[in-house]
Amino acid sequence: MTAERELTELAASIAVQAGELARTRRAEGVQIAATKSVLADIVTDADREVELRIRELLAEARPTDGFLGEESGAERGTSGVTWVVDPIDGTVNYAYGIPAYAVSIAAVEGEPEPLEWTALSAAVFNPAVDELFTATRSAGAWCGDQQLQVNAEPSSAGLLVATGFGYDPAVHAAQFAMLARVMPIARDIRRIGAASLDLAYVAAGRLDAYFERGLWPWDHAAGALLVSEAGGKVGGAGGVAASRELTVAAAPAVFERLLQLIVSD
Ligand code: LIP
Repeated sequence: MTAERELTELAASIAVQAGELARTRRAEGVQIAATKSVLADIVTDADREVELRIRELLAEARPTDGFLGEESGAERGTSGVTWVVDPIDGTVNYAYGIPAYAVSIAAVEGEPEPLEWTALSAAVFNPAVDELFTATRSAGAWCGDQQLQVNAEPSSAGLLVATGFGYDPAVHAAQFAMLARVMPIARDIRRIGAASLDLAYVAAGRLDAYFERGLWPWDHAAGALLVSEAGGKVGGAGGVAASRELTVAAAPAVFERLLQLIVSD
């Protein structure tokens, strides 16, 4: 088994264990622990507990790796591998009881910066529907044992496009304007509320495209590898990688047209 495949196996195993803990806590009732950047940007006790568990399991298995997590911050390692973790992506869905949230775990090599790292392995697990998405660099993307492929030939009816909006209401007008520019080539939109699932669904052909500004590294690290390993293109303007500035994901034939509309303000 290759080193990357071993990382994927580890990510998948931990994502499932962490997801089961998140599902258990959801059933027991979710407590909002705090708000972060703005009132709508919440963190639950479960977010913090699940990330701590993921961190413990990763440290047991690979003590010299680095870590970058949404709730507990960053710690540099010495192995050259960093784990980029969102313990519960789709936190608001989770708090409201909407079954669209996921544990997102990616292993990257190089600087733990989205514009510099190389993603090696990814696992995105939605415990509410028991769906595990995985990807290994140069070895494909999977949902369970089903290999994934983006929708290379979207319908002539237009694109099924997902997007998201920041927690800060001050950015909503600009984000809605971006969506308005895309609508002429869309059949409809979806707002799932978890970037890792948006990206997993593009990889699975359940969406034709996804775009969002303002994502954190842990929101897109794993999902971006799912898309690229499913034959899709993922990144931002000017050929850069997905980042906080912009994340766009689609089949290669769709990507450039979509990007032109998004950035044409
Ligand atoms: C969420 C993203 C989603 C975005 C939300 C939020 P969180 O991450 O997955 O795509 O629209 O504003 O950033 O906060 O649930 O980990």
